[in-house]
Amino acid sequence: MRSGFVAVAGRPNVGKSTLVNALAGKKVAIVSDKPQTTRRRIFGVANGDDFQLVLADLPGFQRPIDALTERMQHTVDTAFEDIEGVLFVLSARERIGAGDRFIAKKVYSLGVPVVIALNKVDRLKAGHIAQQMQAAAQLGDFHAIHPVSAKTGDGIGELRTELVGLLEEGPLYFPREQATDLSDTDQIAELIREKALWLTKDEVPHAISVEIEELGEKYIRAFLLVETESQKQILVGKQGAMIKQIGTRARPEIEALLARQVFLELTVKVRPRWRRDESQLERLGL
Ligand SMILES: Nc1nc2c(ncn2[C@@H]2O[C@H](COP(=O)(O)OP(=O)(O)OP(=O)(O)O)[C@@H](O)[C@H]2O)c(=O)[nH]1
Ligand SMILES: [Mg+2]
Repeated sequence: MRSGFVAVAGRPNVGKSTLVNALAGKKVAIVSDKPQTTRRRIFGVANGDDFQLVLADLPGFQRPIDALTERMQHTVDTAFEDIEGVLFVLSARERIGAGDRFIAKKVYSLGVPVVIALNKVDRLKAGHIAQQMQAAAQLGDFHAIHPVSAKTGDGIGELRTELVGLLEEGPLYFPREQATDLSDTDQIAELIREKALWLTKDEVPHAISVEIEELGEKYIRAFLLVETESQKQILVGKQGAMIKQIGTRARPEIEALLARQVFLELTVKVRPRWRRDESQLERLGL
């Protein structure tokens, strides 16, 4: 049995969570088109007959601007202990630049193998991919580099095999049927937040947090927290259209997770400055 942990590092929005889901073969982390979707470390587990690869999905590297983003960056900074390697994710669709070099400095100094995933290669021309591979290779002394598409699954099998190759003899860290360390309650909160992220824009996505008030056999009651009255109006929508839409999208996924039908009651609440309030962040598990 080979087992161990690999940390997933990269800029916000490069597709780290999508990639973790693809490697785990199951949706464990939420994904959105807005940066800073992932706020805490989430383990995604890929199981094989003779291996268990535990991927630590992380927030993207960023410059903190408030207590929330400070905590997020702290999560990233402290995630590189007791790992067998780093999966360094880059987007083939963007210029490989200063942000990536900043992260490279950190991950190449850890003394563990760094595997680069050049993600989002779907629908890109071969010449462009080759160019980006070259730029990626210049970031440091990498162990391997894989062009992949987390979206289409292209190159994912090869990448998984590469990462499993970094593992040594070890125990099972999670029961085989468990794909993540998140509780049902936390997964439900994340699924609701995911739907809200896709449907909102500008400042609103960053101001949203979800708190589960009740998780019963039949009823789930959740609060969507925002910081201002105007954000609340946006999230509620005209005659409640937006919040209804969020619920409609989240419920089937929650039902699939719990394997039962549920009533989902969502309420939007204003909690001023929650992102700057340490006790609020603590309460939200951030
Ligand atoms: N075309 C394409 N889009 C992708 C691919 N992988 C991810 N995306 C998109 O990229 C966006 C960001 O994906 P995430 O997985 O949330 O990115 P992340 O790196 O986890 O982002 P943060 O958690 O905010 O740091 C989403 O719109 C995804 O659908 C890919 O292989 N191809
Ligand atoms: Mg993410």
